[in-house]
Amino acid sequence: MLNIVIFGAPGSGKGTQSAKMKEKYGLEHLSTGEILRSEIKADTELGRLADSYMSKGLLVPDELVIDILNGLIGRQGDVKGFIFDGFPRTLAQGEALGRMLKRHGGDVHAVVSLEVDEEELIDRLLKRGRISGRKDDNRETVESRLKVYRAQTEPLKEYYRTRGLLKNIEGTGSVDGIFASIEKEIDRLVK
Ligand code: B4P
Repeated sequence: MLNIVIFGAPGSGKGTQSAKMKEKYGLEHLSTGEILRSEIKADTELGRLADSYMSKGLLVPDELVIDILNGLIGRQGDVKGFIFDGFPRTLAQGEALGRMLKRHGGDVHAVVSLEVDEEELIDRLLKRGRISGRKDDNRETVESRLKVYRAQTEPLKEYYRTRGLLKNIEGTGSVDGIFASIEKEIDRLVK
């Protein structure tokens, strides 16, 4: 099994690059953001709870997200591996991911971190907000998401760096150019 975490600030292109990785390597794509948005759309109890955090640019509580992921990993049959997109976002989630994979005889093999400066992130998200109407892509929520990223998510980089798993990728430029840099890292793991 090959398990890749795609990591980065909001708007860094995690979803965009995950789609390309899924196509090339045949891995299962698990995006916690997408899962939560589909719960909101279906107006489930979980969705309503998630929305109360996401609309303010806050993280959904760890227990909820960890439970969802645990269930999903457990239900997958014979898969080549996973792309974890937007998970983990806290140290507690990072530790939980390690435990979950271990239970299934796996591990995290690489953490691809997309590096994009803040001005560009804000630009991309506001642009997406205008096109897609995504509720959390407005200036106030974007600023809060970036603050939360710096405080709660960025420390995970150190966690993975000390484990030798962090691959920093320049996340500005063409989508294909960025993917070429990601391929260089992942091809090494599949050979
Ligand atoms: P996510 O859905 O993960 O949203 P994101 O971080 O904003 O998106 P991403 O980085 O994937 O950006 P994308 O490729 O789309 O999370 C949303 C919310 O859900 C969080 O704020 C949180 O509240 C909650 N949540 C999710 N996971 C959680 C967890 N584990 N724990 C707790 N809460 C959780 O790209 C962004 C835009 O840039 C797009 O419009 C794209 O077209 C554009 N773009 C991409 N690459 C580009 C490039 N190279 N050049 C120019 N534009 C580019």
